[in-house]
Amino acid sequence: MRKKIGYGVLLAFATMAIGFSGTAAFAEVMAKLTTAPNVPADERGSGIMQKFFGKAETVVVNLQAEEYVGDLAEGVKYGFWSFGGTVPGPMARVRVGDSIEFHLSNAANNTQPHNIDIHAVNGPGGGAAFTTVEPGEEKIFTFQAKAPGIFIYHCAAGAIVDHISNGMYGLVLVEPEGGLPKVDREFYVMQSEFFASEPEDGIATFDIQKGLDEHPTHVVFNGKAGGLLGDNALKAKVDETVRIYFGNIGPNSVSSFHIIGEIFDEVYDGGIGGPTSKNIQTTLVPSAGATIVDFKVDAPGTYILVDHSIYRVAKGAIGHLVVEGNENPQVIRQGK
Ligand SMILES: [Cu+2]
Repeated sequence: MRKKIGYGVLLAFATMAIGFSGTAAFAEVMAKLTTAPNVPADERGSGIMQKFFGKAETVVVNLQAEEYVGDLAEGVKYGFWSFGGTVPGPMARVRVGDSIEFHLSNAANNTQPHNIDIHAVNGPGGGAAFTTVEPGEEKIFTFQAKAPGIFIYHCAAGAIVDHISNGMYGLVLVEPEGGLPKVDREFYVMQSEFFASEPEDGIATFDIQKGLDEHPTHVVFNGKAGGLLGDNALKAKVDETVRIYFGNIGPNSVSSFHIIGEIFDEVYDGGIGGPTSKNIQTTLVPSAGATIVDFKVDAPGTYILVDHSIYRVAKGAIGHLVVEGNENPQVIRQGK
């Protein structure tokens, strides 16, 4: 008897869930964008939950091109061009099969036309042809997220090089069906080079000759020297699993991404859905490419993110992951 009631309740719940998911499948949802190093939460679930809540949706993404003066390094003001007023721009999380309704606006007080090329797009220009916007304008285009992956987006307006070099890029995650394996913490880190001129009126700008020479003045994580140091350091606890979505815009150099004191348990260098590499010390991330690294932290202390093309550390390519918790002498200790 008790069993019958149980099944009845289960059936009622299943009916409700199917009804709800039927609505959700056609729902239009606003993308929740995050500023680096934060990653949008996975709200679609996995397993049985994703069967009901993980269906394809229309996801609306709103981004605005914003030009502003900010800190590139201590004592160095720079004239950035950006998506959303930060470098890198905000991160979005969608799922394979979703239809992305993308709105790009250009702040009225900007000086340049801008657009967006999203590497998750199948189609000429990655959306750039549909989105070139003058200051004060907004344009919309729609694309289907066909392939899972961690993808770069960037501005491709004008000569392109100045728009990329000034900070117009970010990452979008297209999750596979069923989502990615769960981890305890996720972070968004992006490496970029800057070619800063001598400051005029206290503000440095893009020096094209330094770009042509491939001589960056700064190589930084998350938009500025010290972007992942001090109060900006990443944080985790002993025994937690950590995932970093790591993008490299270049615009010229390949990154030799490494964390001093860690081995990446898994690197999604075959893309999402392809084979992953295991137990990797340093992974190459091409210009305008991105990867995902997963690892478990075993011992407390400060782990150091670098581009192991090591002279770049002096130009700013260094960050900290601070891990708190109990010592783990079996894994590491001083002496015997
Ligand atoms: Cu632009």
